[in-house]
Amino acid sequence: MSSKLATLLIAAAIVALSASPAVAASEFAQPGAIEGTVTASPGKTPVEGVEVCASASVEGEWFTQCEESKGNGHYEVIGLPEALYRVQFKSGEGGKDLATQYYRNTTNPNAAKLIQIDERETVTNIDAEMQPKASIFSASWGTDNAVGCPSGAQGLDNIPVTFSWFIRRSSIQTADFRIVRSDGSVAKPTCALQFPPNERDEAQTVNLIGDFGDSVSGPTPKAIRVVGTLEGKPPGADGWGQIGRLPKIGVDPISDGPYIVDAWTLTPSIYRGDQNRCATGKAFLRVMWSNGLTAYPTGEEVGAAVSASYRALYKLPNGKTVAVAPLAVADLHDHESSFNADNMHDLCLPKLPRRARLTGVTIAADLIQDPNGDPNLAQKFKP
Ligand SMILES: [Ca+2]
Ligand SMILES: [Ca+2]
Ligand SMILES: [Ca+2]
Ligand SMILES: [Ca+2]
Repeated sequence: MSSKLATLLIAAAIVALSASPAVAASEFAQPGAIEGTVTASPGKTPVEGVEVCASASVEGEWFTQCEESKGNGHYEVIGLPEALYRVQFKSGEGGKDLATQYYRNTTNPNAAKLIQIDERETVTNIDAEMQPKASIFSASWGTDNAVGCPSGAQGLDNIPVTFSWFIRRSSIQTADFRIVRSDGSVAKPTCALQFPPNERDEAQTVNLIGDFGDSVSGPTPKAIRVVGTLEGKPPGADGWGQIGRLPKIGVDPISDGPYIVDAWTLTPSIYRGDQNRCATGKAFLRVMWSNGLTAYPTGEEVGAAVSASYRALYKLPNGKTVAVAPLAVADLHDHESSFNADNMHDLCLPKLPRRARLTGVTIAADLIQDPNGDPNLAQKFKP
């Protein structure tokens, strides 16, 4: 008998069993349900077609019941026997590229908050704010023969790699990365650090340091591949989860200037304890660049000219867009030497109108330089 046919017969037998009166004892138990809303971050727009599965061990058997979210993001999973459930949210086929997550907003199944469903009970507000899958925003050749590793090795090159997710420090190993050079040779980094961006809320950048090429005579670094397993989480999510395969990314030439790769709102829970946070303002926006940031052309920490030029663009519920000038720029003086300035700025913003949605960050050209002294082009970043 073919294994496919055998599977079909077993499936048929299970169907026959479930329909037989032998299991009618469970008719006395009135099942429960869960319901909630699935949205996508940023902006909390409702998402249709996310498969919501409630799973539990029921009388020694693994039980799973699934339902898809509707156009308004609402879902209801009914027919749940009394048990302690784990709820999984998975974007359906053809849906957006959203990371699978578990209640409550964790990509790690072991960190899921379990929900007790009792007989006849409907547990509400089991919501999910889905996040895009992890991706690499940028890899930029920063310096040539100018930096070192904690081991003492000196005269090395660096390539900051920026991710859409926080990367768990303990999951970062040098063997996780490969640098493909223009002559086809492949290098491993000498070290891979969360430095200069080293704060808990700055974990989106991994700085690769090693012998990657020569800016004068070549070869030059061309692409980065992540070959090992990294763990991460979207900013604000609970629990670290494994990051799946990441596509290869090209390395920006050393002569390019820095550019904005991400902007997101620093919530109180993320921002708590930040050492060089905004001392003023009501809303706080993290702006991450592809490379380290100092003032152009001095190489000192940035000052008033940068603060005066930044704008955060917000769309209001009435459709209008407002350009908000920051009261100040924070996350300055990351380290003693401005050469070690990281790739983050925090915009300290005044109170924003209700339900304002971030749609962009702008800054004029020639205000910021990277560690190679290259100035920025005018930025019109859209998250
Ligand atoms: Ca070099
Ligand atoms: Ca550069
Ligand atoms: Ca910093
Ligand atoms: Ca900084």
